[in-house]
Amino acid sequence: MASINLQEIQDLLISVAHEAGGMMLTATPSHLNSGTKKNSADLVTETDRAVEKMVSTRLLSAHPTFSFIGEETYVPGETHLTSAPTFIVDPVDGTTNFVHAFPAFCISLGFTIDKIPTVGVIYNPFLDELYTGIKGQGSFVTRKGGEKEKLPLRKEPEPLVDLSTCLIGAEWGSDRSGNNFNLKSKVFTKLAASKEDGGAMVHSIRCVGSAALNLAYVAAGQQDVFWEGGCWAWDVAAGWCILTEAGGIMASGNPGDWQPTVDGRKYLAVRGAPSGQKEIVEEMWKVIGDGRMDYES
Ligand code: LIP
Repeated sequence: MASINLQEIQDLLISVAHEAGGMMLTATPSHLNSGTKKNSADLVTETDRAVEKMVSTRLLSAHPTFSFIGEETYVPGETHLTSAPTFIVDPVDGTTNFVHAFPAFCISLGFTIDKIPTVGVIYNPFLDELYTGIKGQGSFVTRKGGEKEKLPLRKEPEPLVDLSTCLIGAEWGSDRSGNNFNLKSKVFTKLAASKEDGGAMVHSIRCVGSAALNLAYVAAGQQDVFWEGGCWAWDVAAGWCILTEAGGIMASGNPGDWQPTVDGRKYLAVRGAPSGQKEIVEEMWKVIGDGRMDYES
């Protein structure tokens, strides 16, 4: 295969992201009339579907030989990430926020080669914030009316000390019973609890409601850690590239695995730092203990 011009891919993704942002801002979604997928906490709107249609049409007409995986057209058991050049797209990440007009939703546009996140574009149209990254070329944010800034935002990020100095991003997800929910409840409690009560006493836990934005904030250094199980490749492919280009690392959300896969559905991201990344991963895994999330890939 002829070599792929990653800058051109990124430019295309940015153009698509802006068009998608316009569609989101002119839509009037409502939590009263949006549809549900798995259960009442797993929302989908007409905008999710319309944006994905626009995105797949534009990307595949520009690159007909590439693969495409999108949240709204994914077929369980049939759609698989392969080593082919692949666009991985969540048309609206943070759909629950979108229907409530809570300003933390975005389009997440990832591009993988050999299953490795290689280009990432995340755009929050409400705040007009654009996060971009290309493997080997760094990652950036452009905020409303501002210059393009290199990530992480701090030129000299502070060392990571331990979880008690961290702001953690974590999500409940839409599974609200069984092993995964019980484990999340236990981990949330242990992270928040005081040291006297055996907890990690983290600075706080943020449930932003979008895995893509969580990863963008960890890349920027505004959150120290993001832990989630249950989200999908389209939620993380773009953010993963942006994170690692900002010096962050991605481990598995289940203890013991330093080489998680994009479609593994269990993620633990740690921001760039001169020291302490490995120790933070190990401390998070200790908090999780013997429990294991069991989301199917
Ligand atoms: C959402 C994720 C979020 C997760 C939700 C959901 P959606 O994606 O980004 O982090 O907790 O369960 O998967 O459904 O808004 O595209």
